[in-house]
Amino acid sequence: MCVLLPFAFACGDDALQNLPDPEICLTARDRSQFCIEVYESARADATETSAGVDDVSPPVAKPNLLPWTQVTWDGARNACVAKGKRLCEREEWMDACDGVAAEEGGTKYAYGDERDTSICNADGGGVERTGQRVGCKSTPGTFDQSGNVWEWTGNSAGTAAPRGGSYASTVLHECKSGDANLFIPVTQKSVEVGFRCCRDAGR
Ligand SMILES: [Ca+2]
Ligand SMILES: [Ca+2]
Repeated sequence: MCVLLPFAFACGDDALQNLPDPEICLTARDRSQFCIEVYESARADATETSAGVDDVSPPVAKPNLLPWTQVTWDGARNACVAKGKRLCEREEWMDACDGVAAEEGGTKYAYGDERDTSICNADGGGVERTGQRVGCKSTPGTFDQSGNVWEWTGNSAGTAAPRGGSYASTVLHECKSGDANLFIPVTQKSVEVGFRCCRDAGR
């Protein structure tokens, strides 16, 4: 593939891997700007076939990697901070998933309103590589917000929650899932729970 840069372009399979983690910057409900990463986070040593073991280095968020799971909310939060970012807040995460910067409106699932468990990884099976399903894309352009792995959100204990469902979530892969159903307590880890990083825009 080729990647267009401001003053150059790069080609080859490694082109994307050498660039900063892709993110999409959006307007929040309070009109501030934030950026959300396009992909679920993976360990720095993750590959297509291994989720890696490096729990210390900052995470990466690129396609075709097995995501970082088995991490507590605090662990996920620290991982995002280690790369100069933070976890996504509830509204940021939800609005990137449903495409509308408001509580109402937007799509029910990242891919649309009609439940179709063939579009995202949300019908049993197991964890898949990030961005593997081309149709599992939100209106803004993020991948895997519905399914694959739940994603820790919130930067304070009172707002911490995993969102979006996992590969095992036939129903709970809605953009709003996580509000009514705290999949696991914040101190627990699960093979079904990972995270995604956000940041304030403008830096
Ligand atoms: Ca919304
Ligand atoms: Ca997900």
